[in-house]
Amino acid sequence: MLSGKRNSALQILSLLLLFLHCPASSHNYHFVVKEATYTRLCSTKEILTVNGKFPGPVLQAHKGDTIYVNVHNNGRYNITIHWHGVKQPRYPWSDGTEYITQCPIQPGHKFKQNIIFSEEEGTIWWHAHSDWSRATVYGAIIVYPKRGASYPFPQPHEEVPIILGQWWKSDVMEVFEEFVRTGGDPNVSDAHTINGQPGDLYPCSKSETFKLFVDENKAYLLRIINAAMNSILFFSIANHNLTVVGADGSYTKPVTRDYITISPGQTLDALLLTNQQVGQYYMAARAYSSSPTIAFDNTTTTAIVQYNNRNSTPFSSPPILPYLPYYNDTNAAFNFFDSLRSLANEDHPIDVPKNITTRLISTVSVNTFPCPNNSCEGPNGTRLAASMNNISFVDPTTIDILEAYYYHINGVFREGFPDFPPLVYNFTSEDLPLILQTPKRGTKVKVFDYGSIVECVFQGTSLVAGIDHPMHLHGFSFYIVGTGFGNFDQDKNPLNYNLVDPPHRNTVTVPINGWTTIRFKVKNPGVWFLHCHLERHLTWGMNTVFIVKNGKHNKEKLLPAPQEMPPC
Ligand SMILES: *[C@@H]1O[C@H](CO)[C@@H](O)[C@H](O)[C@H]1NC(C)=O
Ligand SMILES: *[C@@H]1O[C@H](CO)[C@@H](O)[C@H](O)[C@H]1NC(C)=O
Ligand SMILES: *[C@@H]1O[C@H](CO)[C@@H](O)[C@H](O)[C@H]1NC(C)=O
Ligand SMILES: *[C@@H]1O[C@H](CO)[C@@H](O)[C@H](O)[C@H]1NC(C)=O
Ligand SMILES: *[C@@H]1O[C@H](CO)[C@@H](O)[C@H](O)[C@H]1NC(C)=O
Ligand SMILES: *[C@@H]1O[C@H](CO)[C@@H](O)[C@H](O)[C@H]1NC(C)=O
Ligand SMILES: *[C@@H]1O[C@H](CO)[C@@H](O)[C@H](O)[C@H]1NC(C)=O
Ligand SMILES: *[C@@H]1O[C@H](CO)[C@@H](O)[C@H](O)[C@H]1NC(C)=O
Ligand SMILES: *[C@@H]1O[C@H](CO)[C@@H](O)[C@H](O)[C@H]1NC(C)=O
Ligand SMILES: *[C@@H]1O[C@H](CO)[C@@H](O)[C@H](O)[C@H]1NC(C)=O
Ligand SMILES: [Cu+2]
Repeated sequence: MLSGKRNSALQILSLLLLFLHCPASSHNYHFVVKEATYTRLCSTKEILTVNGKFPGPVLQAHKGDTIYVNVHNNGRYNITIHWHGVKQPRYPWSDGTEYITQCPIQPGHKFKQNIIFSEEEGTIWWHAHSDWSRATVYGAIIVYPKRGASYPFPQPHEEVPIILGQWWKSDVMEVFEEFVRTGGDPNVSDAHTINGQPGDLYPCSKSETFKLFVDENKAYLLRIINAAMNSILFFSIANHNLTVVGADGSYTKPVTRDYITISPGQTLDALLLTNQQVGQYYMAARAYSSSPTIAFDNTTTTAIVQYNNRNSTPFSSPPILPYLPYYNDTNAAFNFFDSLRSLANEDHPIDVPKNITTRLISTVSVNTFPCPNNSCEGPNGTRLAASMNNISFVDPTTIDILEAYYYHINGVFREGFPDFPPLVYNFTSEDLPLILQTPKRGTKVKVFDYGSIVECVFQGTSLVAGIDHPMHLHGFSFYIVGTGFGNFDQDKNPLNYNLVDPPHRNTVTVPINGWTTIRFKVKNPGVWFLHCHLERHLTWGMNTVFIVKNGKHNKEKLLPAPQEMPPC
C-alpha cells in the first residue's frame, strides 16, 4: 500500500518534471504588425513591432514540427516576415522574402504562413524582410529536440534569449529612404542593443538595462542572435567564459572562449557557468569593423549578469566590463569563426558532400554607379551599389520570382547568373582600375537541377572598399569547408578543406579581401534568396536567387501554392 502510494506520487512528480522540461509550444500564433511607441536614448518615437513588443514574441517548437503564424498588417508599411534558418522543405511559399517568394502584405491585409521545421534544432529567429523594417521587427525561434530526446549537453538550469540589435534615434524608415535617394552611405546607428536595451553606457538607459538574474553554480543556455542591421559584433561576459554548443540551428563541438564573434543573421547557443563570486558582471557587445574607410557605430551595449544574493546586501562596486577584442581585430574575429566544428557524432551525424556536380564561384563586391553631374553622395559623387559576379540585383516589382516561376510568367527574371566571375582580375589588389567598379543591373537567377551537389566559393574584392560579408542562403544550411584571405587558389586551397566536421550554418562570414567555400546538396525545390546580411549591402544589390527545379518523384516536387498569396 505504502509503496504504491509512493509510486503514484513519484509518477505525478515525474510527470510534473516532464511538463516543466517540455515547454508549452502552441502551433498557432498571431502576429499583428503595428506601430508602437518606445523611448530609448532620451527620445521617444514610433517603431514597427509585432504585437506591440520589441523584441517580438518568441516562437517555440520541437524539431520537425509545423506551426502556423497568421500575420496581420496593422501598420503603415508593406511587410513580409521571414523565418531565418527554417528550411521550409518544398514550401518556399512561406519563406517571406519580399518580391522573391511573395508580394508584400500591404497595410490592412493578412497572410497565414506555415513554418515547416525539419533538421534544424537549437536557436534560429524570425525577422521582417522588406526594406529596413527588420530593424525593429524580429524575435527568437527556439527549436527544442524531438519530444523525449535531450540536448547533447547537460540540461541547463535556464534558457535565455540574448538578441543583439541596432537602434537609430531617427525613424529607421527615413534613414533607409534617405540613403537610397542620395546614393550615399546610410547614417550609422546611435546604439547597439541587448534584448532591445542599449544599457548603462548610453544616456537615459540605466534603469532599463537588461538584467539576467542567476543562481550560483548553474548552467544557463544563452540563445544569442545577431539581429543588428549592419554590425558584426564581438560579445563577452566579464570574468566568465562561454561554451558554444550550437550555431545557426545545428550542434557544434563544445568550444570554450572568453569572447564570441557573431554576424548579422547568425545565432549561437552558448552555455554560461555561474562559477564566479556572487556579484554583478557586465555582458557587452560592440562592432567588429575591418575597413579603415567605412563609418560604423563604435558604441558598446551592455546588460548585467546578477547573481542572486541571499544576504541581500547591495553590491559594493559597479560591475566590471569584459574583455572585447579591438574593433579592427580581424584575427580575433576569424579565430572564433574558424574554431567552430560540427558536433558530428552518432546521434548527430553529418554528411559533407564530396562528389561535387556543380561549381560556382562568385565575387561579392561593393560598387558604384555614375550619377548625373556627380550629384550623388557616394565616393566622388557616385551612387553606391553592390553586386555578385558583377550583377547588382534588382528586385522585380510586378510579381515575386516564385509566382513568376510557378505560373510561367515571362519577363520577371532571367536565368544565367554566371557560374564564374565575368572578369578575372586581382580581386584583392590595393589599387584596381576605377572602370571595374561599375556593375550591371539585373534580376538574374541560378537554376539547379534537383539533387545537384554544389560547391560555391564566395570571393571578396577590394573594389571601392573591402569589407567582410555575412552571406545568408534561404532554404538550406551548408557546410563551410574552407576559408582564407587573399584570392582563392583553385589548386592549393581545396587541399586544406575540412570534410570531416565543418560547421553547418546558414550564414557565413566571408573575410575582408578573402574567400569562403561552402558545400550543400540541393534537395529543396523552390526559389531561395542568397544575400549579404549586412542590410545596406542587401539594399545595394549583393544578392541573387537560387531556383531549384523539381525532382522526378512526388516527394521531390514543390508543394502547391496556398489558396491565397498576398497580391502585388
Ligand atoms: C543623417 O545624418 C545627417 C548628418 O548628420 C543628418 O543631416 C540627417 O538628418 C540624418 N538623416 C536621418 C534620416 O536621420
Ligand atoms: C576561461 O577559459 C580559459 C581558457 O580555456 C581558462 O584559462 C580560464 O580559467 C577560464 N575562465 C573561467 C572563469 O572559467
Ligand atoms: C572606437 O572606440 C575605441 C574605444 O572604445 C577607440 O579606441 C577607437 O579609436 C574608436 N575607433 C573609431 C574608428 O572610432
Ligand atoms: C587598428 O586600428 C588602429 C588605430 O585605431 C591601428 O593602429 C591598427 O594598425 C589597426 N589594426 C589593424 C589590424 O588594422
Ligand atoms: C560522383 O558523381 C558522378 C556524377 O553524378 C557519378 O557518376 C559518380 O558515380 C559519383 N561518384 C561517387 C564516388 O559517388
Ligand atoms: C547638370 O549640370 C548642368 C550644368 O550645371 C545642368 O544644366 C543640368 O541640368 C544638370 N543635369 C542634371 C541631371 O542635374
Ligand atoms: C575618386 O576619384 C579619385 C581621383 O580620380 C580617385 O583617385 C579615387 O580612387 C576615386 N574614388 C572612388 C571610390 O571612386
Ligand atoms: C594582388 O594584390 C595583392 C594586394 O595588393 C598583392 O599582394 C598580390 O601580389 C597581387 N597578386 C598578383 C598575382 O598580382
Ligand atoms: C562589370 O560590368 C561592367 C559593364 O559591362 C564593366 O564595365 C565592368 O568593368 C565590370 N566589372 C567587373 C569587375 O567585372
Ligand atoms: C506596397 O506593395 C505594393 C504591391 O507590391 C506596391 O504597389 C506598393 O508600391 C508598395 N508600397 C511601398 C511604399 O513600397
Ligand atoms: Cu556584404
